[in-house]
Amino acid sequence: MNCKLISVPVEQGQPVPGCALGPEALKGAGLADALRELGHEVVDLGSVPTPQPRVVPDHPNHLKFLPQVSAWVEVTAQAAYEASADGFPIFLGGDHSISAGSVSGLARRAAENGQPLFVLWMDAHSDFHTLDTTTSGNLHGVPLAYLCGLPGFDGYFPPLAAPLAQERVCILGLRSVDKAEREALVVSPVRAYDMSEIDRKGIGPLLEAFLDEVRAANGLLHVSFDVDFLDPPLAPGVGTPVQGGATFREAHLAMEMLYESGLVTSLDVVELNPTLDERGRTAGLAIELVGSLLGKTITGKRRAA
Ligand code: HAR
Ligand code: MN
Ligand code: MN
Ligand code: MN
Repeated sequence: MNCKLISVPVEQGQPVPGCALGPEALKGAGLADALRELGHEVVDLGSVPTPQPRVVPDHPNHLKFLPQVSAWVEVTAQAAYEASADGFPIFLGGDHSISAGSVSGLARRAAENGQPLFVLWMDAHSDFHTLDTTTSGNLHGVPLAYLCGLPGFDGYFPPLAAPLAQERVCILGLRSVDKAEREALVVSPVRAYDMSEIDRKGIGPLLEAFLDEVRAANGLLHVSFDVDFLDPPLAPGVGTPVQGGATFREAHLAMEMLYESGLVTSLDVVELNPTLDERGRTAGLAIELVGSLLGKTITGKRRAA
């Protein structure tokens, strides 16, 4: 695989300083070498250049850094579109608002090529607020709603070339969903699996069913990995930890299954905040998990499909 590292050092989508240092922390902790050891080529495409704020109308809701975040979405979408011509793009955040850009660029590419794009959103949060429903005003809480074409983004976020088909989206790991998000998810075909569902059915069967659908549709699969998917004692270096998250083995199993499926074509790693990390353990675990997603095995015996 030709892995392309694309850094998107944005933290204005969330309230805690330090998230913009995520890409450097991942690179400094050895992400590229870990991938090379697995036999991949790695090119570091550097950072998406900091854009000028976009000119947007005033919004009646109190939205934090809307012109700035909207501009990052636009430049990240363009970078993603270009990077997705070949290879395996890996977007390093930055907060989760960057995925409004990465996924929209990938969706545009997939639509042009006539390929259905599926998205696996691994996250404690559903990020399914619209600009009208967010009560925090933190724009890392809206990217999935934007990508799915929910109303109210017109004129504020860049126009979407190709909204995601909601039945091709699966959220895994939920344990913090606001009332308005819950109401929107209940009437949406997005599959939203919370931790209770993972406890009862197991992460393996839930993910397997989704992968079967991607395979049956001959689809592309983007994985948007929010580090707060993980249980906070394992991964303290995030701005919005929520207790009761995925365990070390659940997370590795999911990544190993994703690798074996042979279906994953791109990845985001977001919400790492190195200033909140403890001796680099969150960055280290994120790198290990990306390794599992890209073929690292314990015995060396498993292979991609
Ligand atoms: N739903 C909350 C809000 O809108 C939490 C936002 C999302 N937090 C994240 N993203 N870390 O996954 O404020
Ligand atoms: Mn998120
Ligand atoms: Mn989250
Ligand atoms: Mn199967």
